[in-house]
Amino acid sequence: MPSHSPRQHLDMVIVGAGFAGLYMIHRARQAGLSVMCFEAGSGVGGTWYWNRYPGARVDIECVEYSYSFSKELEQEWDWSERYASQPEIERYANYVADRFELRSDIVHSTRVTSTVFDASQRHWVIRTDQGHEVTADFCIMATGLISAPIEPSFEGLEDFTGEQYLTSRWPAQKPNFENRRVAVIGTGSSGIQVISEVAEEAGQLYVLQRTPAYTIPLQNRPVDPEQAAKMKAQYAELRERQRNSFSGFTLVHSDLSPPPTLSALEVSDEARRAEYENRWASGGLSPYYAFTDSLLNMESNQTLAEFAREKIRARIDDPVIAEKLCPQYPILTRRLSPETRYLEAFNRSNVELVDLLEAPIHRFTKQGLVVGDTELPLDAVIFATGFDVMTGAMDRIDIRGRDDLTLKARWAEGLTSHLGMMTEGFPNFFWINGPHSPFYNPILLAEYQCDFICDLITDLKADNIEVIEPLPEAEAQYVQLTNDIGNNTLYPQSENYYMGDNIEGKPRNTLFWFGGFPFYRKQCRLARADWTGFRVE
Ligand code: N01
Repeated sequence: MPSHSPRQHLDMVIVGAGFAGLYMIHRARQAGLSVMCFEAGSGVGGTWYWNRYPGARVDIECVEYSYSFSKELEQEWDWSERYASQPEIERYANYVADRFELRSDIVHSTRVTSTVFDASQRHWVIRTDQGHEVTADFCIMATGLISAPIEPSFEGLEDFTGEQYLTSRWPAQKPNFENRRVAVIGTGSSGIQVISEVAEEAGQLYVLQRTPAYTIPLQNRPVDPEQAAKMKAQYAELRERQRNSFSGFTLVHSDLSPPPTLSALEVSDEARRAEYENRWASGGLSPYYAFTDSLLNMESNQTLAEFAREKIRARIDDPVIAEKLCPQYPILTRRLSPETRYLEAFNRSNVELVDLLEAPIHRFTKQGLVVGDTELPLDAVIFATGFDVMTGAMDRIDIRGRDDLTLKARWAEGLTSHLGMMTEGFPNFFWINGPHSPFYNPILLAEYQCDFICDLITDLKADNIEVIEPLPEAEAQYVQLTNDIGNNTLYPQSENYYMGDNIEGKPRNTLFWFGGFPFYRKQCRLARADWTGFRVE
């Protein structure tokens, strides 16, 4: 426990000790700020603390999905696999917490319940479920973009006597599925990873699929020490390339190099096919960089979608099952799911695909689940049913700005932000990796946004300014630009969580900045150049 006493006043309170929160502690201390971080989990790592389900693994190469702020850290840490599994990434988060002595400012197993702006004192009052009440000049939400799980809500679930698991709240004690009848509900990236593992262990596995996902082999492999040494010698160049790239990953261990320069429709059928074959052989998220217009032009998109469907069909023995696994929406408008042995699971005799489009889930019973008219007898169910993305984590905290306005009420009418980090009426309040932030490598984005916020605070202090918030006009411009960019893409053409479609009643909005990181960085630079977009006191 930290030495801070209740009702202590701090320069900054941070909510969340995931990768963003950890770096913010480090960076704020460098800026000379006193800081306290509240974390609901008993350990650090955020996403990589909670999502400890079998098969959980990153799909951006670790040399790129890692902190860039410390050259020493880059040289000290060795990744064992091209794409590390959850335990290794959690170890990395713990190593960073120890290496930079961050733990003394983290209060664990403590959930922030409310944070309220006191206009007369010009500070935030932060309260927790453990009875803390502290005040702070600045309040930073490092609560994660995909961190608020959707609680399973199915008729009869309270009667079900079998075991229940949520991928994003997996227990520390490993469940045993050997010889047991298990159902997985949900076939997004989490479902796909957990299914691939549990298929090899369970006696009988039912995969309950509503919307199939486009998949691609991850092509994971152990890190070759010689290649790792070479990479470490070139880290500075790699980071520069990442920062100048659209999405913050550069396919570093492949011969393919972003950015693409051609439309999928500008090349011959053979050349296009060869490009897609290369991408599939390279694996991971490499199709995002195939052509300039895969996410902008439906005809281009369909060339990639059809190729991906062919790849799915080729790996499934039963053509009827293969068709059920083939998505029909525009590819990449829902997250592409890199996988290892996922599709082969459906060739196993102990795995059954239950297509919920043919017959929906009716209800749980004491000993199973009724789908259509059929009862599936179950010992356990695994929910991989997704998250209230971007806004969910903050919506679950009572956040009140000026005039008692809650952030939830503000966003109920439509999403608004300035630079994907702040909003008018909530002074000295910032979020990292949150609504309207770029679709970008989240660790590097956290570094950029934390640096931006700390530099801004340093400038404010130098000018004796106590309070800052965006002006409505500046915010409206950023929102307009974000929406215009989003509407110019194919994302609105399918139902997906990027648009808020997976949550009933959530207003349909472009939740992410889809304009790429360099263009986002330019907006941030312009906004800070002369303060004209901000109200300061
Ligand atoms: O969540 P999801 P996720 N009945 O929302 C289904 C990151 N991530 O946790 O689409 C039946 O994608 C739902 O069906 P539908 C990554 O960014 C990364 O899997 O609503 N089904 C869908 O199939 C990813 O995109 C990694 O028709 C129901 C699934 O549940 C993000 O996290 C690994 C249902 C939810 O899929 C979220 O992925 C894991 C219902 N009532 C996650 N409700 C890697 O780095 C929901 N579903 C590899």
